[in-house]
Amino acid sequence: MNHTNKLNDGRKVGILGGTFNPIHSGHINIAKSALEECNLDEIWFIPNGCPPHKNVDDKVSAISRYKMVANTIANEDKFYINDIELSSIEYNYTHKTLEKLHNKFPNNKYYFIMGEDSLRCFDSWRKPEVICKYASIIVAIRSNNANSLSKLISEYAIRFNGEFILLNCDYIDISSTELRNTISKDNLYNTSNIEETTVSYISEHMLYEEYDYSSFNSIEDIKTDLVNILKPKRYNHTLGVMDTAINLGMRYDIPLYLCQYAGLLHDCAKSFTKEELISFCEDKNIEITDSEYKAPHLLHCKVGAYIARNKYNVTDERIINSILFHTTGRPNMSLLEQVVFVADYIEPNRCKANRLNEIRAMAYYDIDIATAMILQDTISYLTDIDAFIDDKTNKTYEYYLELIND
Ligand code: DGI
Ligand code: FE
Ligand code: FE
Repeated sequence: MNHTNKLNDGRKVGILGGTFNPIHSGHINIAKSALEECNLDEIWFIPNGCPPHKNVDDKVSAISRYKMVANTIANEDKFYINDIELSSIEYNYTHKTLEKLHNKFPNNKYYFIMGEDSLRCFDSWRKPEVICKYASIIVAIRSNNANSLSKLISEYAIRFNGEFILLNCDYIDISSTELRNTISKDNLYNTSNIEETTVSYISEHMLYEEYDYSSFNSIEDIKTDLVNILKPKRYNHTLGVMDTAINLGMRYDIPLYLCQYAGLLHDCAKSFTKEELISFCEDKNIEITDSEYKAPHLLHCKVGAYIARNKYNVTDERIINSILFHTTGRPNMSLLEQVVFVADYIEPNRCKANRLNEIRAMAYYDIDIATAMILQDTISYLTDIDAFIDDKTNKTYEYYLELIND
């Protein structure tokens, strides 16, 4: 990842700030044009933080916006990300950000990039003369507006003692608001304007979606039911998984109610005996694989998913899948599936497995590594006791091993 560091001093640096909610091809194109047309050495992307006293739409956290930018520019060698605004808990006025950057990297020459709409109200920004002291201004404009803006620019140049550079960009009209609306309404990712890595971040973290879980039985009702069905130890484990899944959900920035339902319901069929699991599946026409015949306890996943859907009215497929794959995992799990898989192993009531503390700490550092560790230990435990190992468990291990070694 390209974070700015002290090697990034003594350069001509374009600064592109914004909420990046989400980052899209308009941002990238402006950055590329500025780089080329203005002969810059680098572009620094500076996502806004989450300032106080401002109506931010905090459905999408600053961390997620920052990560989307970081992922999107990861393979561009002249693009860097800087967290100066993310890590500040005060309102980030541009003049302050530029002053801080100047103090930190005194040998750089900065070019602050703005759109023509911002230029039109530049005189109402805080301390425009200070902005102009620390940076030249690159104004991204629609090409047919060049003439009408040149007068304003000459005026500002004198008034604020600054340098203004016009940059013809006809792609400044892509709107993050429109992209968000498209995503929330149709679940349709306009992939031509959003980079693939951003699309997968958005879908993994379920950003910009409207949630409706009003038809699900309430958490309290489900708890009341489960406390009667499950043995006390199993019920406590269930609550532990629910809370841990919520914690991991906070860490990885996914909707908490999904973690809560999935955690609470993951073992809802755990009271069934092997024979009951098999006859339940036969009765409901749920397919039983050869390995499930060999290790019928694996069926508590399929039966649990069925009960979650049909008894507790939890119809969200993402929750259903995280119940279905909570024991074996599967290659390329969704983040929610991984959260439940890992929470099941590390929840605080668990005490028997090896290196639990290592895996617990790792779960909050890198969930892919934690997933691989859990599978490694599970496979080694099953091998020791000579148990039949489902192909999915092995495939999942291979997948995550390769992923983390990449
Ligand atoms: O239901 P829990 O006990 O909370 O946890 P779980 O659903 O992950 O089940 C854990 C058990 O399942 C544990 O003893 C390991 C075992 N397991 C995981 N993958 C396989 C497996 N057992 C067999 N036979 N084959 C597998 O592939
Ligand atoms: Fe289980
Ligand atoms: Fe469990």
